[in-house]
Amino acid sequence: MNLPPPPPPIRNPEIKYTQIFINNEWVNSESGKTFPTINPTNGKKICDVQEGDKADIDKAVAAAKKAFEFGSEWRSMDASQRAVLLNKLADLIERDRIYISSLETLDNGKPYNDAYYRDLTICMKVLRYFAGWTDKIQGKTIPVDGASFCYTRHEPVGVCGQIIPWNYPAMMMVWKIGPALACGNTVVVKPAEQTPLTALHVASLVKEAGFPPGVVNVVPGYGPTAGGALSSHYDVNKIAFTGSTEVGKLIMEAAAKTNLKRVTLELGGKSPLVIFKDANLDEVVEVAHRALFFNMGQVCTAASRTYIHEDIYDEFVKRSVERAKSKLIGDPYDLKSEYGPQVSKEQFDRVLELIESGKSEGANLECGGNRHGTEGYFIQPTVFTNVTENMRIGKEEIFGPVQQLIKFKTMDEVVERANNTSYGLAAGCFTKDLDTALEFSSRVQAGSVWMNGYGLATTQAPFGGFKMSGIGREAGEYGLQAYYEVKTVVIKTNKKL
Ligand code: TXE
Repeated sequence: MNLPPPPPPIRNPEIKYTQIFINNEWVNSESGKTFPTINPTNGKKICDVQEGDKADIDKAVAAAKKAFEFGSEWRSMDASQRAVLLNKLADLIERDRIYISSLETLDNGKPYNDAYYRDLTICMKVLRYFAGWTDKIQGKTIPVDGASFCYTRHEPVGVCGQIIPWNYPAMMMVWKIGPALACGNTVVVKPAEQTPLTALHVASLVKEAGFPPGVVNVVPGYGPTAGGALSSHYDVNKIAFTGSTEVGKLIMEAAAKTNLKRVTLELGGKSPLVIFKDANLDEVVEVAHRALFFNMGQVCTAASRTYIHEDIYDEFVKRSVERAKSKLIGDPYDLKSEYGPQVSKEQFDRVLELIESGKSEGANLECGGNRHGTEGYFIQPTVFTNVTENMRIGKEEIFGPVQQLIKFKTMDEVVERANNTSYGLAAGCFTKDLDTALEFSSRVQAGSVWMNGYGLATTQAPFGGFKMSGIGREAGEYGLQAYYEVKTVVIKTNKKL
C-alpha cells in the first residue's frame, strides 16, 4: 500500500522524562545512579536517565502489589471502564504520534517514516483491540458430575513484570501492557537500556489517561540488575520477556528458583523464507528484501535464510543484489531514507563480526560487508550466497542487515533444511500452487507461517515461537491467556440441577 508521506518529524524532540515512574510519580533512583542513552545515528549521548536497580524494582513492585489489592480502585473498577482507559491511552498516543515517532528515531535510529507508520500504528491498534476485550474475558459454566454447580472465573494473575527489547521500544511496551491491563493486572515495565525514552513518555500518558497510581510502573535500568531483580522477585506473579534466547533462559531459571512465576518468552529466530520456482520474481525479490532488511534487520522474524529454487536462483540473486545496492541509507529523519543505523555500538560490532565469520567460513559476499560512512552505527546492506546451515551466518540470529541466499532443489530438502535450526519463530513461502504452500506450511516448525507475503503480523492473531524461539503467545485472543488464571468454583447443591 502506498501511504502519503507522514507529517514532518520533530528533529530535536524535547526530552521531557528521564526519571523512574512509580505510583504515577517521577522519582530518582535510590542509588542516585544514572546511565546515558545514545543516539545511534551519530554515537553521541542524548541524555542521562535514572538507573533503576533492585531497590527501585522493589519499590515499583510494592506499588503494583498495592494497586492490585482487593478493594483497590483498580480491582473495583468495572471491566468496561478499563476499556475506557485503554482507549484514552490510545487516543493520547495518537495525539502525540509525531513526537513519539520522532523520539523513537532519535533513541533507536529507525527511519521516522517506519516509526510513524508501523510502530505507532500498532501501538494504537493494540490498545484499541485489547480495550475491546476487557469485558469479554469470561469463564464457563460446566456440567460436572453430582449435585454441584460449577463455573470458572478468569482472574488477573496479579503483578506482571515486563521486560522490553530495543528494536520496537514503544510498540513492544504497548504490546505487553495492553493484554495485561485488559485482564486487570498491574505491571512493572523494564525498558531496554538502549532505548528508554519512548517508554517513559508512554508512562506519562498512562497518568494523563487516568489509570490509578501503581497500575503501570516503568523502571529504566540494565538487564542483569533491574531485569534480574524483576524476574527473581517473589511478589511478581508473571514475567513476560522479549529478547535473546540466552537471556530468556535466565528469566526462566530465575522464575524457577524463586516463586515459579508464570513465564512467557518471545525470543530469537532464524526464519526461513522459501521461494518455489513458480513464484513471481518481480514481486518476491522485493518482499524477500524487506523481510530481511526492514528495521535494519533488527526484527525477530527477519527472514534470515532465503531458500530459492535452483531454476530461478541465479536471476533471484542478481536482482536481490541490485536491490540491496540501491537501498537509500541516511539520516533516519529524512523521509526518503529507507534505512538507518544499528541500535548500538554493541550490535554494530556484533553484526560486523558475524559478517567476517561469513567471509572466513566460505560464503560468497555479493555486496556490502562493511560499515557505511564514518559516523554512527550504519552497516551496508549485505548479501551472502553459498551459505550453509553449519556456518555461523546460516545458524545464528544476526539481527542485522545481512541476507543469506541459499539454493534448493526439492520440497523434502528444503523442509529439512528450514527445520534444521533450534529456532522456530516464523517462516514464509511463495508459490502459486496451493498444495505446495499447504504442504510446506504444515511441515515447517514455526509459530507463524506466511504464504505469498511475509511479516504479516497483526494485533488480532497470535504470535510466538516453536522450539527455542519462545514460550506462549502474544497478541490476539490467545495473547490474553498468559494474563489470567482460571479459577474453578464448585457450589454444592441440594439436588442434581
Ligand atoms: O538482548 P537482551 P541484547 C537478540 C538479537 C540480539 C541479541 C542480543 O539476536 O543481537 O538478542 O541483544 C534485558 N535479566 N534480540 O543483548 O540482553 C535487557 O535489559 C533480565 C532479539 O540487547 O536479551 C533488555 O531489556 N533482563 C529480540 C532485554 O532484556 C535482562 C530483541 C533484551 O536484551 C537480563 C532484542 C537479565 N539477566 C534482542 N539481561 C527479539 N526477540 O525481538 C538483559 N536483560
